[in-house]
Amino acid sequence: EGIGVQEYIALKLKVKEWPEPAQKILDGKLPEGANVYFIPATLRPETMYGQTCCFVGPHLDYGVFKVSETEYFVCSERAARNMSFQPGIFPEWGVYPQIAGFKGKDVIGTVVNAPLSVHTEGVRILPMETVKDTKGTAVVTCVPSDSPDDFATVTELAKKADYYCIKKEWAELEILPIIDTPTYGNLTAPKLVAELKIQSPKDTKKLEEAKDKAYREGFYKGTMIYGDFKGKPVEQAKLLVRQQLIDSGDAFNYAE
Ligand code: A2H
Repeated sequence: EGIGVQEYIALKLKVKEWPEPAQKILDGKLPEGANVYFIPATLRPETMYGQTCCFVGPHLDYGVFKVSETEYFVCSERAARNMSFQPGIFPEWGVYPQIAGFKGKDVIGTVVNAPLSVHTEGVRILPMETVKDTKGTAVVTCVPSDSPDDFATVTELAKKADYYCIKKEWAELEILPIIDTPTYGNLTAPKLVAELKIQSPKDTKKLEEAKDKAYREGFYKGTMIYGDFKGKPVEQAKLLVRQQLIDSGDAFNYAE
């Protein structure tokens, strides 16, 4: 997308429980005691308190890549390749060993632990049709309070749970107010989705507008109302939460 570098933070969401199709695919491929992580790329680390699920594209291809004897990452092959040419992620420059592969739909329902999320019991991997495999890691963590795309998708998933082959309650975790803004209050994304009358994740044009408004308002005028940096402007909290996640080993820098 244009010139310049996108500086993401990649978060490590540790798998707690695989659904049956994924178990079959992974059978015998992982050593005893190995930890597998979904690694969403985000530009909004300060919102991670409000993660309610994590999205994959159901028709996209994913790999499980070996990072060390005990750590494996789930992401697109494209992202693994990029990571292998960035310091401190894979041990050997340009090498990203893949031990298994699957479609996003094979891992729907996986329970993962989302760092900083108030939902400490874990969140589910759910489908999002608009995830692109040409940016980030093709894994997107869901923060419906502050991302209009995320809010539109969880609303759709809850409405048509049977169609998406999920349990309704997986898409209905409580939405946490994290950031207060002068124009949209403390649930910016739901407010904008209602205001612009966005009906579904397919309203791409209106969602683009909502995303733009939410991002600018949140970043330049938002104040944290939750977490360790409560009371601070978002512009400052973003850097502080990012550093905290990196220091705790729950995230790392990823650029493309
Ligand atoms: B953001 P940019 Cl709270 N396909 O994270 C679709 N969307 C993707 C993606 C992919 N492959 N990879 C990352 N993203 C999303 C949080 C968030 C995000 C909030 C508010 C806005 C927002 C929680 N989801 O993004 O095109 C990720 O969602 C709006 C800009 O590289 C990531 O940050 O600029 C953002 O898009 C990266 O978008």
